[in-house]
Formats: sequence, structure tokens, C-alpha cells
Amino acid sequence: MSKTIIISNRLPVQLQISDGGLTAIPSVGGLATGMKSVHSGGESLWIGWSGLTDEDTPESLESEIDRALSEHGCAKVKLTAKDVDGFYFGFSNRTIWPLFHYFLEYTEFELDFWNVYKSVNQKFADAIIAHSDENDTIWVHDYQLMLVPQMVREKRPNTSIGFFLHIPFPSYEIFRTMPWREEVLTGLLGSDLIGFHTYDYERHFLSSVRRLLGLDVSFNDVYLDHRVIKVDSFPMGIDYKKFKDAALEHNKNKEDQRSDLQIKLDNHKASAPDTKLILSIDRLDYSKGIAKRINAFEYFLNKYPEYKEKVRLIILAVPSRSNVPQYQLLKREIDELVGRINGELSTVNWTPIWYFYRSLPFENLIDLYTSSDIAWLTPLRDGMNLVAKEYIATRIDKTGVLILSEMAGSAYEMNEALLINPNNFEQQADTLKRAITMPKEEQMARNMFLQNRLERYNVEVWANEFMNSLNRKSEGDETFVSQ
Ligand code: ADQ
Repeated sequence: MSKTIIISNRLPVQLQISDGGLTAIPSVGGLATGMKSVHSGGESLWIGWSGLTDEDTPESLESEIDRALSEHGCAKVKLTAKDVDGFYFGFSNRTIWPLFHYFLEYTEFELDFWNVYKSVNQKFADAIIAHSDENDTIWVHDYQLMLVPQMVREKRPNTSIGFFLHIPFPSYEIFRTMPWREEVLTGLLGSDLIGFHTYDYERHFLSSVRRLLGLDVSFNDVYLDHRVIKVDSFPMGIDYKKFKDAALEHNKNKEDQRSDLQIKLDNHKASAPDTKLILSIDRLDYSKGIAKRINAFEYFLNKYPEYKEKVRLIILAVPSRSNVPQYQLLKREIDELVGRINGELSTVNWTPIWYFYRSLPFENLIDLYTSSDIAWLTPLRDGMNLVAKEYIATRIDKTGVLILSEMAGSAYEMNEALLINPNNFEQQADTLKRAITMPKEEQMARNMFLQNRLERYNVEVWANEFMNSLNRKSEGDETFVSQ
């Protein structure tokens, strides 16, 4: 029986060794939840890195690891600590991530990183070949694995291969600065279908293919040798029902079932009922514009001092890539900014910013989403931004205001949000005021449209549309080849 093979850097479960035994922890985040509907039963296999390097893994545990992973429908790619350094912390997060998010000043073009990236992509491709046959459908995910489609194609010329990029694809002017640009494009073009979150990313990719490889491009088809590669946009949705149901459940919770965080939030509301809670949630990443957002908050309080003691900004930053120097610097910058602003503006009754630097359990995310009057998300660049969608899905009574950066992929689908340019402090200060004073009826009218769209175009629909398009594509190709 043919199956679907999903490939991503990380698996939906991460293994940890504690007291000599193994623990499997479910991965949080968009990709893991998004692919759940495809990764069901015995019809699919998910291949990725387990989170343990070879050096961390005693040989005696190898077969136990394989067994634990296979219980979750997964198989591992073995990586050494040097692989993880050069491939993940190196080329993926010091070259591709900053370049594709337009942070040229942070982008490092290191030949050593590139060589490890190539060899690790080959390890992933080899694992796919070992675990699949010609009839299986392969779905490769994200910027860490852009060479894998072509590497698999060389061994399996007729296999159906899809690729989805979760981050932006930058404009040609940015992309062409990379020394290995042709190899990356050729790697991706090993696919039959290449998916992006937005039409803009799709156009940028096609423009690079045309100008750098000189290939024929017609609408969204690329012609390469005897193959036609389809390029399309598939904006990723969320598990809408999961967030809505969690919020409904949360609202039913009795006094004694509340989390410590919810008790803190409720006490805050009781003691200052007129104070608006403004929420910001992101991985701690320079692309998310957290430092700028804090500066914009200070600007707002100076421009509209009447809102001092009437608003509170909650910042939840999830630790991320802390081995990369830029992330360490950013962490320090945010610590200092929050400290300075709280030091300068706090009063006996009021601290302007509550700052949490940690990953929170799902229940606490729901506490924050449901208790906040405003979600303020200002990435400088973001492939999609699922937090914006999750916030809206939890607003059961349809109140709440979403302020969202135009630079997030989700802004294309969320027109009823208040869209802002994160570099424009004047506009952000005015938009915050507008959000604080927005009548309930207007909030509800906007959120009704947003919720309807999110419910219809949920993550399951996203995954199915991609897979259907890939399947249609391979059926069509058979006709093309046989003519
Ligand atoms: P990310 O950059 O990680 O994803 P995002 O899309 O917002 O950004 O997803 C973050 C996920 O982490 C959300 O599902 C959120 O619930 C979860 N999360 C956030 N804070 C958390 C916390 N403190 N504790 C636990 N979980 C938390 C990348 C791209 C995005 C793209 C996604 C999916 O950068 O642009 O939207 O992939 O394609």
C-alpha cells in the first residue's frame, strides 16, 4: 500500500533521556499540529531529527528510540553535534533565516555551513529512500531541507514530491546575494509541487527561477527538462475547533479549576477593571519585531499619557535558538528595554509591562488569549503568523481587537484586523488608541468575518488542498510523459 512520507527537521515528538530512560514530548507549534490530519494511522510516516545527537545517545538506547518513535509513526535521521551546529544553528539559522526575512546585516555566507547543510540534506534524502518506495508520496517541509527534493528525485525519478516553505521567499534582489542560489533553486525544483503561504512569495520564487536559472515559466508552471513543476500558494490555517473548544471549556471552568496565571489575570481585572490588557506572543526572534514593539509602546504612552495606568502590555517570548549570537543579543536588549521602561514609568499601582520568557502549556496560552482585550503582533517579516489566527479563534463572544503587521503573511487574509506598518510609531500609537476605544459592536462585526474564514479554511483543509493538488499533479504528469 502506498503511503505519505512527511519530512521536517524536527519530529512531532521530541525525545529526551532522563534517568537512563526515554521520554517523548509532543512538539508544539504550527507544523506539528498542522500535519496531524495527514499523519494519521498507518498510512503515513514522519521522518525527522529526534532532538538527540549521536553523542547524546548511548548505543544501548538506539533500538528503544526506534521503537518509541515508531509508536508515533515516526522514523529518525541520525545527526552528530557537528551536523546540528553547521546545518541548524549555522546555515539554516545564520544564513537562510535572516536572508529570507530581509535581515541582510545578520546573514552569514560561510562555506563550512553550506557544506554541512548539503551533507545533512543528503542524510534526510537517504532516510527517505530507505523508508519509502516509488509509489509513496513525499511531502518535504521548510527551509532546513531545500535540497532534499532534488536529492530524492535523482534516485526516484517518478516519485511524487511536494515541498512547502513556511517562511517568506524573498524578492529576487535579496535572494540573488546568496552564493549558492542556483543550487538552492535546483534543489527545490526536484519537487512536483512547491507551496508558499502567499502569492507574493510565489511570485518572488518564480522571478528568481526565471532570472537565475533562465527557465521557462508560464503562469505558475516551471518547465525543466521533460518535467512541469507547479508553484502555488496555500495559506496555512489553524486547528480552529481545538482553539474554540479550549476557549469554551476555559470559560466554563469553576473558581477552583483556574490556573495560577488565570488567577493573576482575574485579580488584575478585578483590581483595575478599566485597564486594557494588550497581548504580544512570539518566539524570541528578531524577525518578530519585539524590541520595536516595546519602543512603540513607550512612544504611545508618551503621545497619549492619559492611558498611563489604563493599559498593560503582556509580553510572552518563547526561548528560541539561544545558541545563535543574534538571539542572545536580542534577549539582552529586550531585558534591558523592559527593565528601563518599567523602572521609569511604573507607579505604586501599575507596572506597564509584564514580561514572561518561557514556553507555556497550551492551557496557559488559552488563559492569555481569552483574557486579553487586544492582541498586538508586529513582526517585521513573518511567513504567516499563526498566533494572530489563534487569538481570533478563542474570542468566543467575538470581542477583542487584533492589531497585525502588514509584513505578516496572515495579513493578506485578515483584512478586518487593524493592519499597521511596524516601523511607523505614529500610526501604531494611533492604532492602539483606536483599538482601546473601539466599540464592542465594531469588534464583533470584524471578528465575525475573521472567525468565519478561519473556521472554513482550517489547517485540515490546508493540508488536504496541498495533497490533492500534488496528487492531481502526478496524475496529470503520467499523461504528459506518455504522450
Ligand atoms: P513561528 O515563527 O514559530 O512559525 P507562528 O506561526 O506564530 O510562528 O507559530 C508559533 C506557534 O507557537 C503557535 O502555534 C503558538 O501557539 C505557539 N506558541 C507561541 N508562544 C508559545 C508559548 N509561550 N508556549 C507554547 N507555545 C507557544 C513558522 C513561521 C511562521 C508560520 C509558521 C507555520 O515563522 O511565519 O506561520 O511557521 O507555517
